[in-house]
Amino acid sequence: MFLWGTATAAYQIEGAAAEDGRGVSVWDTFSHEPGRTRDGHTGDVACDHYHRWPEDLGLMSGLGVNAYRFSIAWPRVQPLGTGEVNAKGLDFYERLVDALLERGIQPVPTLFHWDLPQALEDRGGWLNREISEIFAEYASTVAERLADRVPLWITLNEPFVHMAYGYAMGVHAPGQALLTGALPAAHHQLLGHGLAVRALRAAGARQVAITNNCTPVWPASQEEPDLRAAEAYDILHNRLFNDPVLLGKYPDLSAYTPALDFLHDGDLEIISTPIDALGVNYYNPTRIAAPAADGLPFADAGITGHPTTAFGWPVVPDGLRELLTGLKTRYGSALPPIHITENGCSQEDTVTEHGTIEDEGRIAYLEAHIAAMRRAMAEGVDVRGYFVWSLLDNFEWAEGYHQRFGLVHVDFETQRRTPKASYSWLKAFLEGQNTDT
Ligand code: IFM
Repeated sequence: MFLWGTATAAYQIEGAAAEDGRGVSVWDTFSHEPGRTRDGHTGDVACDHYHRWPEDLGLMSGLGVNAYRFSIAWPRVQPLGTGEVNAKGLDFYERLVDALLERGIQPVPTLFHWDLPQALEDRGGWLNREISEIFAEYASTVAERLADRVPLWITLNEPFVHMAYGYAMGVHAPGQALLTGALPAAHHQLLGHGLAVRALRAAGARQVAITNNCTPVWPASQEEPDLRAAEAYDILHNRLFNDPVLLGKYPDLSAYTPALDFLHDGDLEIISTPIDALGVNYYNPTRIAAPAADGLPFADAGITGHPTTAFGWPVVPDGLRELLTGLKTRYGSALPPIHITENGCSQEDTVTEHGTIEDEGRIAYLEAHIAAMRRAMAEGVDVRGYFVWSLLDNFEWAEGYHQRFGLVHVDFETQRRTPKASYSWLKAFLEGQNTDT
């Protein structure tokens, strides 16, 4: 069965930050620090999904999706990240999973979508190798409760973005700006992934995946310096996270680090523990030029000539086809089936005087990207699912509530949910689908 779903993440929708024993996450800390997020927005309340989840499940049933990708808040399950388990936290996710299954919607939980328990950050976060083992213990705790009912698990969401924004540039939690000093945070996330795959399987998990955010990299020209820079960026953004998982080795990282001091014997074997699927999040390609000065070995040259989202991201649907066929060319038989675990766009949605949201741009975006995915499938790429980011407008990290990605509009003053035109479009589209394709 092809999975057609929507995707969300715990910190972006749940709210109830201090309720029922939930511990503090790095995003609670970060978003409460002055100047970290636009207008000082926090996820304290977000979409209040922790209380309104039955309504949100109703919206999904109405939409006709057969899958839902959400994330589990580690600090809700283990307030200090390790040791004592918060029964109310685990109960919440169990209720959610059971209610999804009752409605014929497959639950696809992600175990880590950036909300590390603050107590673990205080021990060095993902820069500390021990966190990898601790993550696997948490994975095991959750799976022991839910593995009998969950068809597909995702270990990590976008370890590249978490490393780059959270540890290299400091624009996401935990707010560290270590530049290439952030590389251990990549390795320890990947090690945590591999250990978690083993822990999940030991607890009876059926299928396990990792979600990587991937981008086709376009050199700004065919000149040698631009080609070299594009290759360096491709290594950092894509291959650093796909090669060890799929091939059991790191790409050449010499442009970023003289030595892989963080790599221990046996790590790559753990990281490349076979997975059942690769989750791919696609938003846009990246155009790269040679760096103007010393520092990183590339420069973002920007993409012109394409429409842009409210975020300013270029809309290039065929980039999804290019990405998927490129993965197949690069990894061949080592590439497992793919799920598009996120794809969508932010728009400046406005509510009309009739109370409707006519987000035609989002409809065009989704239609074109689904068509591009299908072209890749026709070219032989094994894609098994497509998840729209996102079900609801939500807390968009450093942008706060300013970027709206939802199929459903959320009024953050009243928490009123209003399905947008794109919701009706997707509903009609799904009604016309054979779920096997
Ligand atoms: O909102 C994020 C999500 O948490 C991870 N992938 C990209 C989305 C849009 O920026």
